[in-house]
Amino acid sequence: MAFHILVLHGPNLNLLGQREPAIYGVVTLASINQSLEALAQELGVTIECLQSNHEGILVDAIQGAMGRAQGILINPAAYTHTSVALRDAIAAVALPTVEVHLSNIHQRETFRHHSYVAPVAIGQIAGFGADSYLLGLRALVNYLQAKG
Ligand code: CA2
Repeated sequence: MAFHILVLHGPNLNLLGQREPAIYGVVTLASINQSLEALAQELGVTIECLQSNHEGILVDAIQGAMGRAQGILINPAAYTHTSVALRDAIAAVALPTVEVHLSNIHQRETFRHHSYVAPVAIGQIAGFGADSYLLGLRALVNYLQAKG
């Protein structure tokens, strides 16, 4: 079976490449999604990408992945550090989830060190810019293939 992966981008990531390049780089979200599409083809999986600034829309997307996707790749952005709702949704659907961050959240302000999502994710990749997403997709597909 060809795996289908839901890719979620949290709040403000639509601004990527347009604001704060020193922290988040110059790559746009559209270009990250294109790179993910290319890698997905190479790995023989399909992806669908969604960005939202709204917690409930992300929760709906996670619930909607049940029965349609085999895994979730998510950059929860600021909701990483605040959202019990996202964590509960990920735990509820029980789909293997990889958490990614552009920046190394553990090197930044203390409030960014804690992730509500990390305990319900199979792993976290942070600090590699746009490559965090590509590494995350590879890790998730490897995990799904090993699981069978
Ligand atoms: O490093 C990451 O990927 C983050 O998830 C990005 C979040 C931040 O709250 C997390 O602590 C770490 C912020 C995303 C905001 O993205 C922007 C992009 C360009 C300009 C302004 C914000």
